[in-house]
Amino acid sequence: MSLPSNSGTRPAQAIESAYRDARAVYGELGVDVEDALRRLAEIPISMHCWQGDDVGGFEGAADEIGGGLAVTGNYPGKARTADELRADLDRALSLVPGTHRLNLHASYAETGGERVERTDLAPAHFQGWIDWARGHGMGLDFNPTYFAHPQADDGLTLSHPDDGIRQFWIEHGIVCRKIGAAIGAALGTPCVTNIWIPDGMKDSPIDRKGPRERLTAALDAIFAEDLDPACNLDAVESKLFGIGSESYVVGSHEFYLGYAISRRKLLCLDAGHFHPTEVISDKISAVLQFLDRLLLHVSRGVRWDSDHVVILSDELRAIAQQLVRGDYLGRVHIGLDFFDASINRVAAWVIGTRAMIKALLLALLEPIDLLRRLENEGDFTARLAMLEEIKTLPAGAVWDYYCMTNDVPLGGAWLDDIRRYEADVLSKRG
Ligand code: RNT
Ligand code: ZN
Repeated sequence: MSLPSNSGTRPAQAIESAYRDARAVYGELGVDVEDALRRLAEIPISMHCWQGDDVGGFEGAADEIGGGLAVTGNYPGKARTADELRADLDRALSLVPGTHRLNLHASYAETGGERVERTDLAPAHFQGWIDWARGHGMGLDFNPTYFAHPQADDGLTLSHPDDGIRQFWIEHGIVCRKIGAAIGAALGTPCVTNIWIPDGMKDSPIDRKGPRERLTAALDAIFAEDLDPACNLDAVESKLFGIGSESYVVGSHEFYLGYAISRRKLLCLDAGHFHPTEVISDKISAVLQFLDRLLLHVSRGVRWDSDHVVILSDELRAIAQQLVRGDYLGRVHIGLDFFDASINRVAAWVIGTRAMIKALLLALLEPIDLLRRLENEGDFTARLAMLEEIKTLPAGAVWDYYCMTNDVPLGGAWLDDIRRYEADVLSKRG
């Protein structure tokens, strides 16, 4: 195998030799490391476009994103155009091993400076993104944008009591599904089109039923047309609360779980959309008893914020373990969802995406047969002991080797690359 040059300061031979040692250690536990790396290479992570510009989009009209979303920080260098955003994505992708996907929002349409209403969006407005994705051999996922718009100023969209406003947002959902299907057809891989709406109330509503009835009917209207699942897959995303919707969220977890099961849609579980001690890792095997497929918004909640940059936390590891142990990788679409404007935005993408891939690698390196046997034998002492012991197995050597053979920088070397990009490109943006 040809050895890439950018392996940081350590010679490639040292990385290879550490990898061989690690393979032997895992081999003794019955883990086939080569097979784990082959499987890892096949898992796409859908990187969210909105980390690159603080969920701004290109419509230029709204001052605030609204919808109970908030991006804090003012780190310089945010992308202002689609070309800048794509350049930043290119840079982030060059520092992440594997081939991934991009998750787009409708507000990132390219309309050539013309104001196009959200109900009039069409696949042509995403041609730049489709061409870019094709050039990278990547798939795209999509989201209608139900915030940062005057028709969403009341904090209600698909559940709004006003027929006209509701209809506006229904039409937005309909055109977005068509865009999703066109994207999927163009790229030959299904586009997951995910609906999240901000609808809710700051204080306790009298009527919790009416908005949910209206939302059910509105979703049914959006989904009325059957689309080829080879091109478009529909997902619905729940939330517990947002800023300004602290007391009531129309699209709660129970609402969308019921909706997704009864309408055979994908459910989207966002890691930051539950009570602080409630985790989505435990929900995966529960909801997949009744759903065909699942979308994850891998995020990190911290107190009021549901969207901190993803790190290799216990919960991230638990999510990946569930996907691997349950053999769910073919049924679960992994998307990222965070936005942090207080650090270098390109680095945020790299940190979060590398963390997700590392968590999957760790899960693929688990001695699952051994752990299962201990559990089946009722030897919970040994199960706990082993779970602790495997935490310090040489996974880092496997990760380094994976990065090196994917021609991406190891360890902190990727940060040098980001620093150069910041000096050469980001710092020059006004
Ligand atoms: C909001 C949801 C949603 C958004 C994106 C921008 O709470 O998590 O997924 O983050 O659509
Ligand atoms: Zn989300």
